[in-house]
Amino acid sequence: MTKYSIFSLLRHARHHHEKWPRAWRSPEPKGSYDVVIIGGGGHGLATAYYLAKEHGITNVAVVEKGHIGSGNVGRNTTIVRSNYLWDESAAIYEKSLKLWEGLSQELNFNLMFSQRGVLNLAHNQHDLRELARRVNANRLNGIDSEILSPEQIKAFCPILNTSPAARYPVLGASLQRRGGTARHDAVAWGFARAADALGVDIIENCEVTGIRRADDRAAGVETTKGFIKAQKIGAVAAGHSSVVAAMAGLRLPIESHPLQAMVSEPIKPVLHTVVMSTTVHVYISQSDRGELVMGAGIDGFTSYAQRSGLSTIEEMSAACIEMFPITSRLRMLRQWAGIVDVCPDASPIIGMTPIKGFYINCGWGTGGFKATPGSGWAFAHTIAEDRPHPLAEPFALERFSSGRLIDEHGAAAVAH
Ligand code: FAD
Ligand code: PYC
Repeated sequence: MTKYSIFSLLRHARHHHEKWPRAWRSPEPKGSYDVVIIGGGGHGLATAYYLAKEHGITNVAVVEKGHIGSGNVGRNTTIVRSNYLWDESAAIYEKSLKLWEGLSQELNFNLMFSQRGVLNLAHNQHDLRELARRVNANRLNGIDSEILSPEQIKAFCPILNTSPAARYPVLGASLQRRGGTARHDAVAWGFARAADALGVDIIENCEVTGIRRADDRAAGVETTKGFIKAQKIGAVAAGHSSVVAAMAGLRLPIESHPLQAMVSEPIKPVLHTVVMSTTVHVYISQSDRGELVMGAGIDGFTSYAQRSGLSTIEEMSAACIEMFPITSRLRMLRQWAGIVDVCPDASPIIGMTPIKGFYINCGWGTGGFKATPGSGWAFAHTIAEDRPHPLAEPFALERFSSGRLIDEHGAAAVAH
């Protein structure tokens, strides 16, 4: 530090912070829009962005009850991958991964997308068979995926305990090298700024409290800032999807559970990939700030309270130490929870509803962050064209009456 003292740096930082322009406007809602999106999370903002960019529909409002980034988009553990089992899921998650690969450039916003690879560990014969089946399915779908032996795993991730004497020894793993992480809140900010620049109104601190219907059509939303008329309404309210759907008289096959995560104090770089274990149960990566980011399975009860608990810290820490013994003296810094909407088959619901002009995109459960761009892409098309995008079609609500479920509990890789 030669030219600038720490004081001058701080003074400049403060000055620049004060002079930062807003990244998006803060408009009052207009009386009427072509499309109102309920929920300013990643999926809602991506939907609005692609409506404007791909379909030229710019008279759009995103109505968010809190602030942008306050929901799960800013609470997740940032893992991105596309190694799902069934063709329908592989198609939409892989579309999403391809969009991630160009998204920082497209939005002109550094999303810190880092393709550092995602390892899914096998600790028993059943895990190994499940992973082998999924790797084969992925490769048939053109998705990069490979099986590693314990020796290859050790070479790839040296701090992982691969001793055969471990309580749950590592017998193998799948690796998706194109998987990785992205900075979650930057994703919300990037989509918000880009949607705003195309004319979308982002209305924060505005809760939707009711959905007005005219006969069999949705007519608009009641909000804490008054009634907003809408030709079309897209509900993208992760965590509260059933609550919002119920406002339109719709019952969804969804349960809402807390999902907890935590970060450690920052340490030097020790983990350059993402490691997930469903058996020992924890998923871990290291953030660019140096914190180890780790997450749990869903809480075993339904709740809308975003509270975290001591027993979950204990479980995550025990799993972390089992897999990475060098972390045994690491201190934890922060813990939090988000509410995830879980469908019986661990797959999302995207599409039309029996109410004309009312569309839903929900049920991404523990795994929707990775799907943010792909989901917004397919949902925007569905709303604009008033027919499901081929990527969205298999995920229609009707699958719960037709029985064409898409069971992705294995690939979800988080205990539900
Ligand atoms: P949100 O950001 O939750 O957006 C929904 C928005 O709707 C919220 O901002 C909310 O305030 C708003 N809203 C709700 N009701 C109303 C209303 N009445 N009026 C107006 N607005 C309303 N996925 C992965 O792929 N990888 C991961 O590593 C991963 N880790 C996770 C870890 C944790 C701890 C959690 C909680 C989730 C994780 N997920 C992960 C899941 C992922 O975060 C979610 O599936 C995804 O973020 C949901 O989509 P969203 O971003 O639109 O949700
Ligand atoms: O879907 O990869 C995932 C995931 C990791 C942590 C939570 N969800």
